[in-house]
Amino acid sequence: MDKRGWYTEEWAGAGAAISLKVTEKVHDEQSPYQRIEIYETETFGTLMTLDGLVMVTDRDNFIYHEMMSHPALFTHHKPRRVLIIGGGDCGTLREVLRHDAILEVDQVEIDERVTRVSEQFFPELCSANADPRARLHFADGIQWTKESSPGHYDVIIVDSTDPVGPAAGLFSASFYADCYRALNAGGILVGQSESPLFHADLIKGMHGGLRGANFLDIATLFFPQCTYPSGWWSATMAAKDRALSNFREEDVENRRFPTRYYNHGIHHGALAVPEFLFKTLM
Ligand code: AG3
Repeated sequence: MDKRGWYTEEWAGAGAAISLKVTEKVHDEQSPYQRIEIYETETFGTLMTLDGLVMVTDRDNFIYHEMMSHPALFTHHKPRRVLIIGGGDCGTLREVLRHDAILEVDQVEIDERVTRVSEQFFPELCSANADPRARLHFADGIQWTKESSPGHYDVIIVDSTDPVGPAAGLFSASFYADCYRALNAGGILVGQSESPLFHADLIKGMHGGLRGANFLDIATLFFPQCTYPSGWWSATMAAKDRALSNFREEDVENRRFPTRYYNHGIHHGALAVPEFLFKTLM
């Protein structure tokens, strides 16, 4: 934060940054894994950063959390068991639990402090934490996936930080292979996949890695996320044995829960591949 009260995340190597006007810093701690800071901002509500990187703001997290959950869950024919890796702020968990068919969600976050701090400063994101279907585990998601029984999960959601440090393994071929094994027939994996503008190589590598792990169809969803690098973000889905172009459109239309970004038109639009990525991803 500078003297005039602006928090800035400089985007490494991009010659650009995001700044938010802060009214107050309300929390700062070093957990065993990372530095967790909470700010109140003038126009984006509460902001959480991890090691200086923007993770969540009140104002725009709905786009990310809805896109990390609903497209995959409405593509699966009947998602019952879900694994969330990371996701410590619990915003993805809340969206997943809106689906009636869900029987249990294992959330495996490595840093318990992220969840405890979120319970305090983002109570809305944590409003489903007491749902009896939610099981919060504080452990290493890579290890957890490796040790899961084969075919246990219908959907695996990787709600991670950037692919550096402890999150790097969540973008590796061996992790994708473990996910493939932990997924049941019809299973779908979805992971946050960074900025299409800044990190096209990463998205390309992810497609290759997922194909190498035997996933049948791979598709990236594109959506705006104004506080993340470049303001444009993505999530990449991989299906064990089905096409990702079809989803339960009628169920999306008839859903009995509110969304603020996601709907069936957004789902179709998010699957469209931008021209400059066509050769890279198809
Ligand atoms: N997960 C994606 C964060 C990546 C943002 N990167 C950055 N600011 N450099 C966020 C977790 C939300 N549940």
